[in-house]
Amino acid sequence: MNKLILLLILSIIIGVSISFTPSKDTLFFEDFQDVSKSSSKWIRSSNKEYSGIVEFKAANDPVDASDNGLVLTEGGKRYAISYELSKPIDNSNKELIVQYELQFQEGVTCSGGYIKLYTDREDFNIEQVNSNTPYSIMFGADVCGSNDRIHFIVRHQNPHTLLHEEKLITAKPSVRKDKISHIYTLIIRPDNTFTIKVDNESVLDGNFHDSFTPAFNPPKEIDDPTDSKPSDWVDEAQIPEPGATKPDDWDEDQPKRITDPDATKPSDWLDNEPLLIVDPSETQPAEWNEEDDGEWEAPSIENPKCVSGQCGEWVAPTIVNPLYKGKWEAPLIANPAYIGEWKPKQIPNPQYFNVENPYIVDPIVAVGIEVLSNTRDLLFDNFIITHSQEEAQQLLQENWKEKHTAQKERQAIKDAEEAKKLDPSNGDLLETIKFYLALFQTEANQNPLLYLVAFSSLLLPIVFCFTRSKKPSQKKLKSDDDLVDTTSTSTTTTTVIKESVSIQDKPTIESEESDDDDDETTKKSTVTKRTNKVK
Ligand SMILES: [Ca+2]
Repeated sequence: MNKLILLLILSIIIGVSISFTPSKDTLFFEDFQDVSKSSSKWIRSSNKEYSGIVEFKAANDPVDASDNGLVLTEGGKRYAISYELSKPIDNSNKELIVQYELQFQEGVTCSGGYIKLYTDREDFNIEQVNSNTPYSIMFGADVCGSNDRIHFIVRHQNPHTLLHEEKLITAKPSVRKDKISHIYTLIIRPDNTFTIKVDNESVLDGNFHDSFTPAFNPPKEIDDPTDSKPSDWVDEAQIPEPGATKPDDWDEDQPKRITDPDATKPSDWLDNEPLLIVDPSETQPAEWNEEDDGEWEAPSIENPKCVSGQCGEWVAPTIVNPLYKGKWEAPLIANPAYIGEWKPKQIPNPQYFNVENPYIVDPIVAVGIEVLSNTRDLLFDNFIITHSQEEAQQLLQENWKEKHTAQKERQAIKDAEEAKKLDPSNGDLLETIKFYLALFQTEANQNPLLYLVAFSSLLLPIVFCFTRSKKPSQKKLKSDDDLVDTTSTSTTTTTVIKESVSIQDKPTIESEESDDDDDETTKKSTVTKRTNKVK
């Protein structure tokens, strides 16, 4: 009974729902819940360079086993897989929001976790996508070793050369490199501003006119390449004073320091006493064997007669030489011939152009992942491209927020367990109870109803035990349900989180009884059923 109530509590705390439904205005949405549809729409490049196997399946350690994502299953492989839109996206005069979820399930060493929005061109071929396929926007996480950044790159056509140039944001927002899922959002506005968010928090607010390198618009004027500094140009602001001579009393040979002429040897200085002496209290140990250990020498100690160090040869201290002046140099004066720093003449930039609205990107025809990943099992999910911030926010709240919260709680439990393993003094029952009480309190403060549920969960078992007290099986039942166990609480809690969904789907007691191995087997078989490899 206790366990069931706890399951209900945790289901309320971390109960996950995948409920977002796109509107008719949604430009692109993909949550991978319809695996057969995803398998037919996401097309892998036939280019042999991209050999990594993509699968549509649940996370390795899912909060909700029915929540599928796109998984790059192998480390050390390149991937190119794309989804062609039914209608190209034009962001003129409208906000454009691009958002997706990314989870480095097995951590990250060197992996691209970004997406590309490919440009609508006649020669676009989804089956031949490669690293040179023109894109309008590249956005998202990129990590390699200690270097990481959230990319936002726009490919922009130079109206003079008609060539496309990559414009990168100058700032380098950081990637979340832990193993839980994070959601990346890009908002592009018609006033030429943009915002990048991670987990619904802004990490960069910028402007298309001054936040990119190189800039969208070149400078109006440039240095005249034919101009050069005249030979008689004087750019020395100061010169040695002409006619100045070294004063007669300036002695360049004086040393920086001299022996202090006033110093005298203290009267109690002991010239013949060494600073260290052989320790008279030490004697050769009885077990010392001169044949094996060599001749025994007593250790040295500080000479007790030299407490203030006044032993041995006396040397007078040195002081700064008051007569020292160093090498004489003529004083500097302002140069009467100084003209100033030379700069080349400015001329109109023949390549100048002015793009008033660089926020307008080339129409987008497909969404793609074209990356190298050295770590396996990168999971992408919940893609959306829309003109509505509200819609992207709704997806975030309905499909990602609760999952992320549950993952954070799991991580906190794992971290606490790890900390406990490292520190044996933390292994007592009292600390474990305190930890879970604190965890519960944090949740209950956000949802006071939990206090009532928790109170009921404590009261009901007492009533249950009281009413069943005479039945012979009662003792064993209590023992099995004893969840406050220093060695198994975290495992139990984790299992419960996994099971919370299946219990919602199928409210039987059977799932409670499975141990970890059984649970793992169940999970694997579920995944296998849902898996659909794209080769
Ligand atoms: Ca999903």
